Amino acid sequence: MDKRQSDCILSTVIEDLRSSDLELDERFYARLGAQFSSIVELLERLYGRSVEFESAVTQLLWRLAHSYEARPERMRLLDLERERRPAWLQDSRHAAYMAYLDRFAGDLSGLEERISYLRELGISIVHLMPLLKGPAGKSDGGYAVSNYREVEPRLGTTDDLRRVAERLHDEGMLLELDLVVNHTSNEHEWAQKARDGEQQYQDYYYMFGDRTIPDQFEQSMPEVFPETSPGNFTYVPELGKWVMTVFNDFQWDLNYTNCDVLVEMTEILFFLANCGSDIIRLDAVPFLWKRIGTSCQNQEESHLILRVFHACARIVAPGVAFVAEAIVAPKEIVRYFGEGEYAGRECDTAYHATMMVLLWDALATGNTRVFHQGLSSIPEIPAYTTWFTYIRCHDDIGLGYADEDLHAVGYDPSLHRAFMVAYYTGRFSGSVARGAPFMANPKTGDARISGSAASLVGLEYAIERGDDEELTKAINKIVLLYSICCSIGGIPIVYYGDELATLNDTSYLEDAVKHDDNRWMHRPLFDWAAAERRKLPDTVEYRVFSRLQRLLKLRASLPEFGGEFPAVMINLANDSVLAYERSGGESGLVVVLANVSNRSQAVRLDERYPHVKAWLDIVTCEAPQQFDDVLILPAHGFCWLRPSQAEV
Ligand code: OTU
Repeated sequence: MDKRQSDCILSTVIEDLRSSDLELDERFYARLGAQFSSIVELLERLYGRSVEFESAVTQLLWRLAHSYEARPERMRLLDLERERRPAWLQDSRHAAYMAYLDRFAGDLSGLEERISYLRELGISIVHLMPLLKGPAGKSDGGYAVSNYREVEPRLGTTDDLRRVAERLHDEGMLLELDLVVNHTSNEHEWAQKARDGEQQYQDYYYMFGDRTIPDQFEQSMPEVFPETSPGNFTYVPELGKWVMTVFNDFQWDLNYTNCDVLVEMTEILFFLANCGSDIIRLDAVPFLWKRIGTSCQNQEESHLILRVFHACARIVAPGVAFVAEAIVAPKEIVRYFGEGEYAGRECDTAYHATMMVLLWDALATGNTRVFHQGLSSIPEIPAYTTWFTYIRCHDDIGLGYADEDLHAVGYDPSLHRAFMVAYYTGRFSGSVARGAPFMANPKTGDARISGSAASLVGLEYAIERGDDEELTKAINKIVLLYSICCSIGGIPIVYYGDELATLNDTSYLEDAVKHDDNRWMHRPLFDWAAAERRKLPDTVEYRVFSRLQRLLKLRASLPEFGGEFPAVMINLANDSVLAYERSGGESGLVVVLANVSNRSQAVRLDERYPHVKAWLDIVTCEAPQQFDDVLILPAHGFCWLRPSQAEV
């Protein structure tokens, strides 16, 4: 479409909006003017120029206007503040806590009572996993949504949600919510109308009368849940059609080749933003666009869709940040921050799934070679964006390394992955881990790993054997992993329960809805009695909670740990020690050392920092163990070092 045509659409819409009842201020029109050409360009690349194109653009703009009008004043003020300080999310004070609302706090009112606990730990971002209405039975932990505008009644109401958001804001905290963009539950109104035969809604999904097209898709599409939901299509008898269901059979993939779907989802996005959500986690974004002959992941159009969301957010809710949940190959993940002229104009943050697996790798192998190699092949991310660093979440640990990185350090990729699965499921000799394989796929030889962090590092093993030494080792390993997440750059995520070293939970096996999905072994009911023990020295809970709390609070006080100043990896000629520098702004240098092995390790810093005469570990406020110029790190020990005496 040429500029004249698009200008014409814009001026018609503006004229109609101005003469409508909507209360829009000049700021809205200015932002619309600034984003309009990007939106048109993106939509045109997605949908081509057709008769419906003009009406789709018009539709979208009207929905944006309605969303803007509905934006609470409080949130508009936050928008302005964040526009003025685009690095707001990179601040080192941020640390996230992710939890299922029902498992952690019962419901929204229950959560209000738990805010003080989260503050005590040092949390600033509360990520409540899907809390919108879902089916009564299987709902994939809420990742199958039946109504995007209604809170699951068990958990509260949308008013409760708004109140929780306000409470969090009053405490200086942020709310993060999920938007399950790729699919709806089969009980969603659109799915029901589709089942009732309404063509308009059948077009919201991918449905086919016979297997011709599904079979073409299947030739190149991998399976996400091969054990429980093989294939990517489900036959729905009421429809007499095959529906695309990449995840579970009750999760119907939305068809974004239909522009109406994009328009609907954009409006839903701002509904959540207007409820008070500061951060929106966009679930399964690599899957948004499907193309026969491809894996149907990471297609260029998925990026275009996210850019549309981002551009629209600049108009309606510029203070809202998007998180890409893209658990894909390292090079692909980075693309969700946007590239080229759209660098920084797609998602503001993303799960650092690569680092997550590299951390588990370092711990299993006791060396950092894959870690260094893997990180060094990840390109820098755009200005003002930042990672979410984590060791564990509610999903499995997928072994998403780049094969090239494994080759580069001399490993055979499939053998190394098999070793990782064997190690963390306790089938490797000497392993103390108690995980379980998730979705082993005999066709591809792939498997992922389930299990709580504490059980994966050997705490369950230590308790079974009543072995205090092993217990201490396990505690040190949890703290070590979190110490890296807290110091390497990005926003650390504490997965609920990890701060208390929660073990695997096997009760899901007796639950008909959950028994076939072993991710539930690390999705326990939060144990508030155990949480009380955080106050009793010598308990496991105290030993983990107090140390994570120390790391989070210390980190918050160190501006140089913010996302503006990326870590610089250093090579200390000791494969077992991860080492990097943090420095930036006005603040001085911090050197982080982390020993991933189960032996003490010696490192020398004098060659790299000849002017530093003495170091102070700012975590313990003591000098590190040192003999002459050699620093000694105990097994699984770490330190955050600041020069305490330096020659000028
Ligand atoms: C996400 O995970 C959620 O985190 C899961 O809990 C859901 O089951 C799923 O989407 C469906 O909504 O495959 O094994 O690249 O890897 O979206 C987890 C992204 C998953 C996918 C990821 C997905």
